[in-house]
Amino acid sequence: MGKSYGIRGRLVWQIATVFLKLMLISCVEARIQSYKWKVKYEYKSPDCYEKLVITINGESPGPTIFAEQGNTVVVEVDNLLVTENLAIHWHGIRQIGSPWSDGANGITQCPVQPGEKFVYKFVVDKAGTYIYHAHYGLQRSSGLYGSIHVIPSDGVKEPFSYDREHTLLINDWWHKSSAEQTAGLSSIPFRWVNEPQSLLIQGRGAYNCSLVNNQLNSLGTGSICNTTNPECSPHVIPVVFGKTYRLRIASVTSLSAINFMIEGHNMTIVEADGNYVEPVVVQNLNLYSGETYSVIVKADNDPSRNYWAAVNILGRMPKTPTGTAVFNYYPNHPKKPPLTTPPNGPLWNDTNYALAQSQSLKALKGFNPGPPFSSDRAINMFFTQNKIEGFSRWSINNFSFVLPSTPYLIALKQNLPHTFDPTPPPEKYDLQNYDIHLPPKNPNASYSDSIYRLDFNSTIDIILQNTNMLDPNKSETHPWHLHGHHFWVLGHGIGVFDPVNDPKKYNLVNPVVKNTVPAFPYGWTVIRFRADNPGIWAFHCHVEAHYYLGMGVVFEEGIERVARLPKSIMGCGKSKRLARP
Ligand SMILES: *[C@@H]1O[C@H](CO)[C@@H](O)[C@H](O)[C@H]1NC(C)=O
Ligand SMILES: *[C@@H]1O[C@H](CO)[C@@H](O)[C@H](O)[C@H]1NC(C)=O
Ligand SMILES: *[C@@H]1O[C@H](CO)[C@@H](O)[C@H](O)[C@H]1NC(C)=O
Ligand SMILES: *[C@@H]1O[C@H](CO)[C@@H](O)[C@H](O)[C@H]1NC(C)=O
Ligand SMILES: *[C@@H]1O[C@H](CO)[C@@H](O)[C@H](O)[C@H]1NC(C)=O
Ligand SMILES: *[C@@H]1O[C@H](CO)[C@@H](O)[C@H](O)[C@H]1NC(C)=O
Ligand SMILES: *[C@@H]1O[C@H](CO)[C@@H](O)[C@H](O)[C@H]1NC(C)=O
Ligand SMILES: *[C@@H]1O[C@H](CO)[C@@H](O)[C@H](O)[C@H]1NC(C)=O
Ligand SMILES: [Cu+2]
Repeated sequence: MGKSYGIRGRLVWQIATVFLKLMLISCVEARIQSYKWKVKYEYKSPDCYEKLVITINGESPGPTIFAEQGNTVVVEVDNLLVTENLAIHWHGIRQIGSPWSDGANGITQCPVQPGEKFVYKFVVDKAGTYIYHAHYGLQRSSGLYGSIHVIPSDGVKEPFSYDREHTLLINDWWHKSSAEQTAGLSSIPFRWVNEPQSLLIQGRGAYNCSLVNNQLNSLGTGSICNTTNPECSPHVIPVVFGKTYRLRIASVTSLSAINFMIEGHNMTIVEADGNYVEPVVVQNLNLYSGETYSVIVKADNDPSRNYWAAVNILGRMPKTPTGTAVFNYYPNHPKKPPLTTPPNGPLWNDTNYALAQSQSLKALKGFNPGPPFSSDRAINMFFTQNKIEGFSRWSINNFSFVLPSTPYLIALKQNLPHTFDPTPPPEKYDLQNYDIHLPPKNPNASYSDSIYRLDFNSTIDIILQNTNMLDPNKSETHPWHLHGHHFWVLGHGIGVFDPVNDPKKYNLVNPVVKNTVPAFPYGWTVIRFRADNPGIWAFHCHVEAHYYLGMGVVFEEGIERVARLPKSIMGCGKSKRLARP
């Protein structure tokens, strides 16, 4: 090609080509956000009590992923946990075209083994506030979690304004390791995880060290719990009088529902799970595990002092002290705690209040396409607490979910036979002979690894029905999270869902769009989504122990449209052979 141009022409051509290539590379690189993460156990004291914590590059919470809508995020994870597998889920990211990067162990990938590296690569197609966290056993409760912030593309304005933003990840915290918790849940007699020792805001809490003051730390040089440890000094939210702040708040709790408030300040909810909502002014924000919100707060109170930001447990009888951070007005000292008592929040068992806040959320006009007016298929999911051969379990329509040894995505795409039960799970439950207000008459259920197969692009309704637990007069709130989708929340109610009258009350005009939604005690929740994202998607209770005990299901949609799978997700169960180079 160069010959006819002569030496000089060739040189010019070569320089031009190099220049063009450089431009192309920098262009492409701007659209890729790359991270390299080392995941390991380290001794940390997030609430002043020293224990082993899973860190990413030395931190818990892990690094925040910052990206612009449309960017590709690439995360190379190095599993240095030595004795534990690993999988990381990108919660709220739909994984369109990359279902193998969803990070759901046993569903979309084999776990990443100790000493192995794994690359997650996905497009963040929607601006908003998201999170990531471990999706293997109970590892989330060991501290493997962080934030994902996706800003709108250049030139796209958000429907609210603010001067600065702050991130608040909320978590509940136990002193027992996730290994101990997991073993307890799979034991006879059953050993429940119980209420958390602390609540953490942005990885910081404050345990009452005088409860354990005679135990030594891992070095043997001091107390295992030390309130002067800088790792547990309270998180500070710095503000300047007169400025407006966006707080990106997310709950990664393992168990607790959370109520968040800032002493002396109201908040305006503007975003939920990555979707804009009609502004709602609240004094208290309820967050169920797996939910993310943006609220707008104006620093307009007396700036001569600091204020408490406080988190309290909702929905379960609280046995954990209020978690706090300092809402710090400039120029007061950031560590100067307010002289007031941290606020307690609303009554933990006020279901009507909690329900009302969930019902107050509506999609912001002009930003979310509304739902189809009817669905092609309605799946009832009736969840119960059960016993199977003496083990405590949770079930959906009398089946308690267990993970197969071969992940569904690989089994279905590669046509690997006999890896899971192909019988479709039930879609109804005999409610005529069941009183949801009483413990089950027969506590037995069965294990199952069967899945729901959805017609591609069909519209699906899920009717979640909550019931009484094994103990009398007890029903809890369960936050349900769907992978691969954002869904419309058509309605919530208390009591048994009425298939004739309740659908007439569905909000088909401006239902909030979410990826996690609570089902309230003795209540029902209906969601609708379009099965238009080829892949295999988990739908489960986001209480980590409940999912571990079987409270989940799996959907297949458009498997034939899924592109060739990367070999890196294979290597377990019947996919061992396929992983060989
Ligand atoms: C911490 O625990 C000790 C011992 O039980 C108790 O006397 C004290 O009041 C507790 N402190 C706080 C702040 O709760
Ligand atoms: C607590 O930690 C501080 C340093 O942060 C140290 O000086 C002190 O001796 C420790 N106290 C105990 C009881 O371990
Ligand atoms: C918060 O809003 C309530 C009404 O919704 C109002 O009564 C109260 O004064 C407001 N508080 C502040 C600090 O603005
Ligand atoms: C809520 O719990 C409190 C105890 O924390 C109890 O006194 C009260 O009766 C409960 N209210 C309802 C409506 O169950
Ligand atoms: C439940 O299962 C246990 C065995 O785990 C059995 O002994 C019991 O009879 C079953 N109960 C009913 C009502 O079927
Ligand atoms: C649930 O499953 C158990 C165990 O197979 C069975 O004994 C029980 O009858 C089932 N209950 C219903 C309502 O189908
Ligand atoms: C899915 O269905 C919608 C509504 O019927 C239609 O507009 C869209 O083109 C369909 N998408 C595919 C990929 O078939
Ligand atoms: C459950 O609540 C009902 C009334 O709501 C009451 O009659 C009954 O005694 C309670 N049962 C227990 C075991 O607390
Ligand atoms: Cu649950």
